[in-house]
Amino acid sequence: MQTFYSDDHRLHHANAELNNGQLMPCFEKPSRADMVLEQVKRTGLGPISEPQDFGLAPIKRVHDPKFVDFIQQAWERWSALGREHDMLPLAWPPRRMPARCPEDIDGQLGYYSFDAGAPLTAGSWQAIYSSAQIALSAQAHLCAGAKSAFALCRPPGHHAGIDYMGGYCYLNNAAIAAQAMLDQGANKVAILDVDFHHGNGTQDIFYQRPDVLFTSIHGDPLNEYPCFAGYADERGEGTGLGYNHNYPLPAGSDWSIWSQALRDALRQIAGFGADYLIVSLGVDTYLADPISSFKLDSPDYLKMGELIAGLGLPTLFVMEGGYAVEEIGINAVNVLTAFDATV
Ligand code: OKP
Ligand code: ZN
Repeated sequence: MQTFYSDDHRLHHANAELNNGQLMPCFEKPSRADMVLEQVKRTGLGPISEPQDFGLAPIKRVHDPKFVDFIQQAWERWSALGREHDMLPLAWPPRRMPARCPEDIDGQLGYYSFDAGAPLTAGSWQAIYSSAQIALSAQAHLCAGAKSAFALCRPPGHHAGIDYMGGYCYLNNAAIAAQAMLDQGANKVAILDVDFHHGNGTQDIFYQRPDVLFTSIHGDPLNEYPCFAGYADERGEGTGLGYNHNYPLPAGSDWSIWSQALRDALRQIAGFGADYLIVSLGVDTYLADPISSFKLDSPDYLKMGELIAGLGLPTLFVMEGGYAVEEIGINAVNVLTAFDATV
């Protein structure tokens, strides 16, 4: 399996995030991608390529162009005010507020975010842009006939919606790749999100569409981030009704429980008739993950790869979360090697 990767991710390294009421060092840090890349090399998964540049057009096919322009220009506007610390929003529109987009940078930061979990720094845009180009490059490789491809994206993307960032995510790499597949002739794309957290952004982007099936297995939003989406009764809207499947699971879920949800999701995908599969590959389902509560163990990721391969679909793996840095490479690459060994 070919991996797509860029060192640009290192340009994105924020100082702190709020966790349990305390400012602490960001869990989403450069060593995460470094560890995955090391494991790709160690296991000889396959060649490693730099991304090509497909520009902003494919990004703006799924994101509001004004939102994309905002992220691109945000740091310049911020630093022009003499500010040197990470950009973080402080105000969001609650229910019943008119929620017009303001002019002020702080107001716009809140307008284009859903939480304070996506800090912007001087180098963030370059990392965010390259992460999306990695997804697009892996997508191009897949659509040229490969059976699989690995987009080693960082920052991750699945919490980013049409016009908002949050939860360490800015641009939705998986959604951008899915739309590019459709724009290049695919009729249907299925997305399987195995990250511990619900892929609320991906759901948002495709909620009203029947051409992208979204399935997500995650911690129950009653108790887990992102708190406000991910329930089983969110099934899509309008012509998209029936093309969104959420599998919220209780804290402590291990492979025996988790894999039942996977089997059901795979059945939905098999019945959908997709041309391609995109896996939002988060490995924060791991038992030692510092911010999550599932109990998957490293060998379980081999079984995951094998079961996914059983679909027989050309598959794009897009890196999402995983914060147990020591094991992130082993777990992610376990999925990929088992997939390759099965197809
Ligand atoms: C991003 B991805 C922890 C709060 C959660 C944000 C988590 C974002 C996860 N106390 N903070 O889905 O892995
Ligand atoms: Zn996650």
